[in-house]
Order: sequence, then C-alpha cells, then structure tokens
Amino acid sequence: MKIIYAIVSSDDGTRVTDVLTENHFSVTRLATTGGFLKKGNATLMIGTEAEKVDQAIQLIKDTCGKRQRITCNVPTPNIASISAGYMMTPVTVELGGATIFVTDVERFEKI
Ligand code: 2BA
Repeated sequence: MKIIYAIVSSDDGTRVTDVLTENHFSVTRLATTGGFLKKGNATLMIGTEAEKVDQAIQLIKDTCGKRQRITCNVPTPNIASISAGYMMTPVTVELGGATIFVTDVERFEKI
C-alpha cells in the first residue's frame, strides 16, 4: 500500500477531491499553508494500492495540472481610464500545478 500526498491550490482542492472520490479513491483533504508564499493551499492524503498510484496521479494532473487562462479582471489605469474609469485588459495567467509525494505505508488498519 502507498500514500500519496498531493499539494494543490485551494481553488482546485474541491474539484480534485470530487474527481478522485468519483473514481473510488479515498481522500482526506487538509487545509494547509505554503511555507514560502504563506498562502492557503490544499493537501490531499490518498491511501491506495501500489498499482493504482499512477491512475490517481493522472487524475490529479488532468484536474489540477498547470494551465494558462486569459482573464480580463486586472484593471489597468491609463489615459482613457481617467475619464472612463478602469479599462479591463486581457492578461494570461498561469493556474494550477501540484506537488506530489508517494510513500510506502508500513501498516494500515481500520479499527
Ligand atoms: P511550488 O514548488 O509549485 O510549490 C507549491 C506548494 O507546494 C508550496 O507552497 C508548498 O506548500 C508545497 N511544496 C512544494 N515543494 C515542497 C516540498 N519539497 N516539501 C513540502 N512542501 C512542498 P509555497 O511554499 O508557498 O511555495 C510557492 C511557490 O514558491 C513554489 O511553488 C515555488 O515556485 C516557490 N518557492 C517555494 N519555496 C521557495 C524558495 N525557498 N525559494 C524560492 N522560491 C520558492
């Protein structure tokens, strides 16, 4: 048996927990904080058989892998904005990503 620790962004935490659960993985989700940015993230603990580790990692990758999104939510002040308020400029931002550890489980019991 193995345990997977997957650190994902808080935004992806609910979605990836749902996807893993729908695919019959047992998941414990912890609200965690990154040591560097001091920003909230989510750590998933997934105990599973060794032969299912790759499937779990693929589901995590499909759901939370690094991706780019164009957003118009960044207000950019410019000359026009003085009279017309803030203009919304499309920008590309990178979202997601996961840090994954897989370790052996020495003993597993449910009592
Ligand atoms: P990532 O490397 O993608 O890491 C995202 C989060 O995953 C980290 O949040 C941390 O919670 C966890 N994590 C990553 N590697 C880990 C490890 N070896 N052991 C335990 N947990 C780990 P943050 O610590 O807030 O880091 C956010 C981002 O800042 C990192 O993204 C990385 O790009 C950068 N970063 C982290 N530590 C850094 C450092 N010492 N110097 C420069 N940049 C750093």
